[in-house]
Amino acid sequence: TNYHSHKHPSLSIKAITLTQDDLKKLAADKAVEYVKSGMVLGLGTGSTAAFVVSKLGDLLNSGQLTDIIGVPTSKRTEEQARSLGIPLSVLDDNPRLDLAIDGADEVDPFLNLVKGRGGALLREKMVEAASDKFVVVVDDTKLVSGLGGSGLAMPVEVVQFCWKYNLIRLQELFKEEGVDAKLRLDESGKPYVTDNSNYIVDLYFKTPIRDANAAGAEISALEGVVEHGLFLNMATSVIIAGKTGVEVKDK
Ligand code: ABF
Repeated sequence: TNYHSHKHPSLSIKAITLTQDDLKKLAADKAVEYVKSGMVLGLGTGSTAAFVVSKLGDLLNSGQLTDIIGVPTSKRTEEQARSLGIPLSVLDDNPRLDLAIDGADEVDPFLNLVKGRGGALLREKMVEAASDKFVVVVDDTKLVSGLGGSGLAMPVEVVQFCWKYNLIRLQELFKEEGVDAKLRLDESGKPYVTDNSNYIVDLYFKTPIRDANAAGAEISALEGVVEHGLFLNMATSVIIAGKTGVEVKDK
């Protein structure tokens, strides 16, 4: 066994120059190893998931994968996948999927997630709930000790008609954690509208959510809430790429 038979030779050579995009790509490449010909696949949204979709396109176009069908979680992903020639379908035609691969905004030690900063949480949650396996791809900047702990947005998708009612109720719900609730705006300062024509109220926590299961149930119980970004007990594996290598955590 010589030095060059080491499992990750490229890592030891490139270690000092790995960018965050390199890490995302490493996680994506690892996740694609779970994909087999013939699978129905949930295609995630975001910059890390985009590396997955792009790799799937390469494997399909080089004939290393055949007969896969993708179910995209957003219009953005649908466009990317279509441009690469990946055969596509919708959830209603494939209500059960073999595998979904997607990014995340936060990952806690129990593989619970915050997702949806990219605005696609509703379709992501539906597709991932319908998948036998759900593999998450992240770089190690996404790791938190408690959900809500990054100080960045935890999104709640609400119907347009009653967004302010929901914003106020959400603020009340998380009094103990301390929370700023804000209607998400687009670049032009107008309310951001999701693929499903709803609004998003973003929650910024001062301290991590104490009981994420209770919080999820309470948010869902509010009239007018469509979905929230807590993805609890859904991931079957999380692939984490860091400067020192790629780690796979299984449920
Ligand atoms: C999707 O894309 C979302 O659930 C999450 O908000 C976002 C992560 O994006 P990125 O990979 O660009 O950080 O996975």
